[in-house]
Amino acid sequence: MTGRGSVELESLRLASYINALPCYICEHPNKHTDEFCAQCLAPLALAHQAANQKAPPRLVAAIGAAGVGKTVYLGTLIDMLSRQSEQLQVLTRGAFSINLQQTTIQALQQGRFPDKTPSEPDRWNWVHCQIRCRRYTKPLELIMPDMAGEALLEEVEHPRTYQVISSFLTRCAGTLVFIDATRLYAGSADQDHFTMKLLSYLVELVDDAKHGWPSRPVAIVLSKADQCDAAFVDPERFAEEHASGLVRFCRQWFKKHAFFAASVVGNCVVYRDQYRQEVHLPLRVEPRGLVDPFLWLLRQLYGRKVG
Ligand SMILES: Nc1nc2c(ncn2[C@@H]2O[C@H](COP(=O)(O)OP(=O)(O)OP(=O)(O)O)[C@@H](O)[C@H]2O)c(=O)[nH]1
Ligand SMILES: [Mg+2]
Ligand SMILES: [Zn+2]
Repeated sequence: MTGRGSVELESLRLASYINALPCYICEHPNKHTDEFCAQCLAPLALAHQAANQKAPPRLVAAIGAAGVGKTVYLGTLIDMLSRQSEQLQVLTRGAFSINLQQTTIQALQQGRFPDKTPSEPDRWNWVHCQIRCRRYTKPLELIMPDMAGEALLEEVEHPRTYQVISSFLTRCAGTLVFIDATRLYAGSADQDHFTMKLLSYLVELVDDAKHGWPSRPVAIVLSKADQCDAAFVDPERFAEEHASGLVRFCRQWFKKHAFFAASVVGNCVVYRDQYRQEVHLPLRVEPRGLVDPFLWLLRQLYGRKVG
C-alpha cells in the first residue's frame, strides 16, 4: 500500500470515529443508525437521548438471582410512580422505556406473572426516566435495565462474559439487590450464597475506596414478603436470622446499605402444569413496600430533599 493510500484510510477511520455515537454504557463508538451497541448490546437509544440532556442520566441497577422478582418489582414500581401525582413522579423517556411496565402490568391484569427475562442483553427492557420530586426543584434523570438473573450469575461466575453487565455496574451509582424472602424463610442457603457472590463481584469490580462500591448505596430488598410477614416487621432482623452471612458482608463492605421488605401481590396460588413444573399465579395485586427502597436509594444519590 502506498504512503498516500494509508494516510487516506487512516483519515477515513478517524472521520468515522468523529461521527460515531459512543454507547452510553460501554463508550464503544457505534454507527448512529444502529439500534444496539456492537460491543455490549445496550440500546443506542440511551446514547441518543442522553446526548440531548443537560445533566447526564445516572445509572441505577436492580440485581439478584433468577426468579427473585426483579421484573415484577421494577415493572410495577415504574407503573405506580408514573401514575402518582404527589411526592415522586416518574416520566418515562422514549417508547422503549414503557415496555417493562406494559408487559408487567398486562401479565398481572391477565392473572399471571410476566415471563422470565431472556439472557440475551438485546432483549432486555431498559427504562430511561425523569424523576420529579415535590421538594427537589431539579428533575433527576435515571437509567435502569431489567437484567436477567441467569446472565448475572454467568457474569459473576465468569467475569467479562457479559460486557454490558460489567460496564453498567462499573459506572452505576447505586443498586437495589433482591433476595427471595420465602426461600430464606424456608431455610434455603442458595439465596444467601448467590447474593454474597454478587456483592463480592461488585466490590472487586471497582476497587477504589472513594468511588468504588464500598461507598455507593446498596438497598437490600427482601422480595415476595407477602409470603412471610416477619420480613415486613423488621427486615434487618429477618435478614440477620435467615441470611446472616449477607448481613455480615454488608456491614463489613458497604458504608451505605439498608434492608427493606417488598411484595407486589397479596397472595398466590400454586399448581403443577403437565410437565410437573410449579406454576405460581397472582391472586390479587397489592403492592407493599415498593417505593421505600427506591426512595432511599434516590436520597443517597441526590440528598435528603428527594421525596
Ligand atoms: N408471592 C410472590 N411471588 C412473586 C412476587 N414477585 C414475583 N413473584 C414470583 O417470582 C417469579 C419470578 O419473578 P420475576 O420478576 O420474573 O423474577 P426475575 O428476578 O425478574 O427473574 P429473571 O428474569 O429470571 O432474572 C414470578 O413468576 C412469581 O412466581 C411477589 O411479590 N410475591
Ligand atoms: Mg426478570
Ligand atoms: Zn456498549
